[in-house]
Amino acid sequence: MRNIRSFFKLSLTTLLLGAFCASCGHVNKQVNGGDSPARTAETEALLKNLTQSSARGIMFGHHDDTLYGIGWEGDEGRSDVKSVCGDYPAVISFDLGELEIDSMRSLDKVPFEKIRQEIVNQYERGGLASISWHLRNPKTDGDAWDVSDSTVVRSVLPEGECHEKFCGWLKKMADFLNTLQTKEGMKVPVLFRPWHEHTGSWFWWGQDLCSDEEYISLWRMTVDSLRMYGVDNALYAYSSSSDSQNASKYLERYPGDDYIDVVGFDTYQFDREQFLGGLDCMLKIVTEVAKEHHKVPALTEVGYEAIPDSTWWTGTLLPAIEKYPIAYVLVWRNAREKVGHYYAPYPGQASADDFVSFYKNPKTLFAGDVNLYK
Ligand code: BMA
Repeated sequence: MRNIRSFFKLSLTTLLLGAFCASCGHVNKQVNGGDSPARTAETEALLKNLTQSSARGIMFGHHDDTLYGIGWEGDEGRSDVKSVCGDYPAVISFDLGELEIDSMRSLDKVPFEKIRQEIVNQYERGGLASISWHLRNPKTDGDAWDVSDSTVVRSVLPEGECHEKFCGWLKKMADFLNTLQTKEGMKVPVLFRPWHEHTGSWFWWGQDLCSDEEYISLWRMTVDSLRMYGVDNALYAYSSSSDSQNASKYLERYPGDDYIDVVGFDTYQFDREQFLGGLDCMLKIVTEVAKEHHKVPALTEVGYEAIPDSTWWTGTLLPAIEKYPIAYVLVWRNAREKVGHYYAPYPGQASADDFVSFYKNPKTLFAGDVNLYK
């Protein structure tokens, strides 16, 4: 029974990919399996260092860290994390939502040129820049959270009515990634993390909005297109929401080892006990999957909004993650425009002193502790 099903899955995927080869940007080389992907030497070094970094500690990450924070926006070199502990996060993530519609600013109202500069700055610190994509709904023209239509993923696949439009969006992403360069013309490696939290149903690519086969095809089409457009400076992260019960459930929509470098998940604290239980279960799953598939495990998003617990960093987060060999843990953004929507401390915030202890703990790594490109 299982074999017939996997055969069917494979055939459908191959079929969809075949159609893709004929339609999206004239792909004419084998895209599924075969040669290992072309990557720049710095991107290879990044992958090697990410694979080994958990032996030294867990890198701390913060979304949009150097773009804005509580009470400021766009100040050169500023970071709430640095203001509290003296160093930048080892990982900074950025979101490219609305790049696809030729906007000058992202969905969170940051100029793309500023994001580009901060990605390069993070590379020059020796740290990692990760990119998520809360892109708009290509079928309804709503936002990423518009789940009013459950045929959107199907519509962007080959033969779908939005396929051409969507290929154009992938080309814009490729152009952005290809032009991430230092002044000397060095292409900056990044970790690309699209189609995240797909085991929930709040984004148009979520669990109830497409089949396993459609989701996998979406991923493969994305990576194949970027590679075809010459993107050789990206690694790829698969990150679910926090509801998988075991490794095989976690892998249900996994696009395959040729497509993925980092395996992770996103989870947030509401009720502490429930959060800790789910976190531990998911950490077991991703570290086990990473080991078996030779991938890098990470806690790709986590946090406790407004951090009302003054000892959250060393009393809740660190004890929960330190026994697992994850490469990094990343908290979400410190919104300057939404009161109370922040996940890292700023000077004077209730958990700031505890964050300094978290920073000083030898198990946590910040930008000054890493050089991911050597
Ligand atoms: C969400 C919130 C939103 C934001 C989105 C993309 O979790 O922070 O305000 O627009 O992420 O960054």
